[in-house]
Amino acid sequence: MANNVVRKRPLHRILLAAGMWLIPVVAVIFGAGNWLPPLASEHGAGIDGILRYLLITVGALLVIGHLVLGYFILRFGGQERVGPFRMPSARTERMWSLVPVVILALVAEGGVLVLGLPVWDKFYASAAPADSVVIEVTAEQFAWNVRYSGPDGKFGPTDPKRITLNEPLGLDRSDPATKDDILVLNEIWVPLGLPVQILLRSKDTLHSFFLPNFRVKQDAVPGMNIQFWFVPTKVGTFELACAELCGLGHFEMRGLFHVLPREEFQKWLSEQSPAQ
Ligand SMILES: [Cu+2]
Repeated sequence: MANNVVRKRPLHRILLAAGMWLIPVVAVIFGAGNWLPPLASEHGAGIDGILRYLLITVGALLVIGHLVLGYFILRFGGQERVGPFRMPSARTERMWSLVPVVILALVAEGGVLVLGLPVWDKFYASAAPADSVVIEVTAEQFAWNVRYSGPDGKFGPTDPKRITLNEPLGLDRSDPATKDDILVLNEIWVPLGLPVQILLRSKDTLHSFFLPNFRVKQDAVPGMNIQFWFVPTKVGTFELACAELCGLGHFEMRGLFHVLPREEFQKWLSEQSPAQ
């Protein structure tokens, strides 16, 4: 009897099953670690919640799937079967196809919608609060043109026809609204705890405004004026990266995102010389 068991389960099949069971163990060990950069925005907790939800649900499927697969290898491996596998009936086959699809769609799409829509709504759909710091960011190969509206709260008009090497945004310097605008290259300063609204544009091609710590990633699309807002919750200097391959210099399209305590931000703002 014991000999029978040994003959039924040769070493290679046991190893194969063990390999199948090792995959979920490794996945859980790696998946349990925190892979995300430290969080520094309010809505970012919602984004992390979606990522965690997907990791856990999809991870559970991966674990269950591999445990079952390993069991099947041990239990049914090596059996000779003549002819192709057939379900008992077309109805059984339909059910085995349909039910997992519906369950997975509910888990994946349903969960992401329930968790994600409120975040989406706050980030894009709801109007930025009145006390927002409004910053215009114009992406180009390979830099971030940053503009603050100055004391008048109005951005001076831009026009592509006026764009030159010295006038990268095509500003009209004689316009009163332009005179107090503050221009910065590749660096953004914001206050802690206040909403920051970004008006995102692109001069040439697709770019992507990516602040990993703030869970902000938004494409800049030529011809479009894209707005979103978020609240920084940590003081510090963070990386701003272009996350859309935009040309040969894409790798150097980096910037710095500084979050300052409110008084320090006001001080910084008052020290900037306007565009004139
Ligand atoms: Cu870019």
